[in-house]
Amino acid sequence: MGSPKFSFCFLVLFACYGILIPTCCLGDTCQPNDHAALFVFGDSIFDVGNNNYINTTADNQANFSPYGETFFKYPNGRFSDGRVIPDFIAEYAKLPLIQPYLFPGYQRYVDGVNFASAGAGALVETHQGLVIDLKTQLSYFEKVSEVLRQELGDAETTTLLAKAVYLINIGSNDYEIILSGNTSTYTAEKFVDTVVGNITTVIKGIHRTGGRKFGVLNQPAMGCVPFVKALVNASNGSCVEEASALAKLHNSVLSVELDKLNKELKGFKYSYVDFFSFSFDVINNPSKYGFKEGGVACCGSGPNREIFSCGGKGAVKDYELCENSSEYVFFDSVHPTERLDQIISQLMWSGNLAGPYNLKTLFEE
Ligand SMILES: *[C@@H]1O[C@H](CO)[C@@H](O)[C@H](O)[C@H]1NC(C)=O
Ligand SMILES: *[C@@H]1O[C@H](CO)[C@@H](O)[C@H](O)[C@H]1NC(C)=O
Ligand SMILES: *[C@@H]1O[C@H](CO)[C@@H](O)[C@H](O)[C@H]1NC(C)=O
Ligand SMILES: *[C@@H]1O[C@H](CO)[C@@H](O)[C@H](O)[C@H]1NC(C)=O
Ligand SMILES: *[C@@H]1O[C@H](CO)[C@@H](O)[C@H](O)[C@H]1NC(C)=O
Ligand SMILES: CC(=O)N[C@H]1CO[C@H](CO)[C@@H](O)[C@@H]1O
Repeated sequence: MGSPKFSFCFLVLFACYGILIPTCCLGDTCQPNDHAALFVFGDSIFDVGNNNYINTTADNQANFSPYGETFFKYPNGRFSDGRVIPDFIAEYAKLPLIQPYLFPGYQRYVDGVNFASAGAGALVETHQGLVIDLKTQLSYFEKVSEVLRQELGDAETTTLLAKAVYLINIGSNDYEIILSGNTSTYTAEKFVDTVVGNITTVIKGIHRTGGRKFGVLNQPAMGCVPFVKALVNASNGSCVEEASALAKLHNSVLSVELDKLNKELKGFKYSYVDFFSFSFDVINNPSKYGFKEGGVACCGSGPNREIFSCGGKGAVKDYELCENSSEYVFFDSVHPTERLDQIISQLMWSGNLAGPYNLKTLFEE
């Protein structure tokens, strides 16, 4: 009694009674399956509910209606009408939905876990005290690796961690500091180096813990996001050049650094996802992808619903909601709709948006 194996199975049983982890109940041994696990790091683009369990402000939470209205039919912490990118990638990789790390109770870590936190940045200063910063996300992953070692033993854990894919999307919240006019402490170049430096530090930390396969999204066309357009009052609807220039600078530094890691780190394999090109194209040519609207959000207030007030739990209480979110690129003034996330997930998985490997290859190798 009290051996790791015993308590592990007890927890599984407990989870079955609570119908939390039905995948474990059907004669499945809860051992790692054939599929590579998925570990997720990042911000609101990837958060599947971690911020439901921290003390933060409404701006960093999406656990109220109308978030979650289409696929899940209830608000659950995803900044979307439905699923987000990690949900689609898990589906394509034949994994169950990957749970938020802070979800109370048993966690089936053998499939992976999601550490992403809305509002988080690569820098600890970004929304400090209100989010789980990237460094803390890494420390949670290190804890998970210890739990796995106790459950499965060293050899099996090493194999699991090396086979797993690590998906990372971070940076926009750091750049929001500069975009909202705070350039007091850094030049753009220095700031980008600091952000990317902290991302590479975390990638090295995941590698040190046993990770080998990384999927990293670059910065989207930040200047074309309705919320950012409104920041500089571009009421004519054109993208804000300074913001997109900052994203491009980040992306060029990030791709150089990933190439360096590829040469330095043992067994390193990566997929660099060109979120920028895709987002710029879909926002400016929505009909090409079957959308009716690329510049107006589905949910929020203001002429373009550019005010971040979806759900009315923050400072602004008024908001409007569109009838059919599938016609929109943006659900709120910052975050994509499920339909947009599905399209980009397919392109990341098997399309030409990612290189040198796409995610399908990363998972299958
Ligand atoms: C949560 O944050 C608020 C405001 O920042 C603070 O007043 C409150 O004490 C915090 N609660 C907990 C449980 O930490
Ligand atoms: C500007 O950014 C620095 C560094 O992130 C921060 O310490 C400072 O509080 C910020 N100033 C304002 C006015 O937001
Ligand atoms: C990471 O960010 C901190 C500020 O939070 C900065 O002082 C440090 O130099 C950065 N690290 C790297 C490797 O750039
Ligand atoms: C749109 O407005 C911004 C400033 O508000 C200006 O810099 C830009 O040139 C305008 N674009 C067009 C196409 O008129
Ligand atoms: C919503 O829009 C999508 C995309 O245009 C369309 O396929 C779907 O039929 C629409 N749904 C409803 C209920 O009108
Ligand atoms: C420079 C510019 O585009 N200014 C506009 C800001 O927005 C107000 C109304 O929202 C317009 O009246 C200004 O022309």
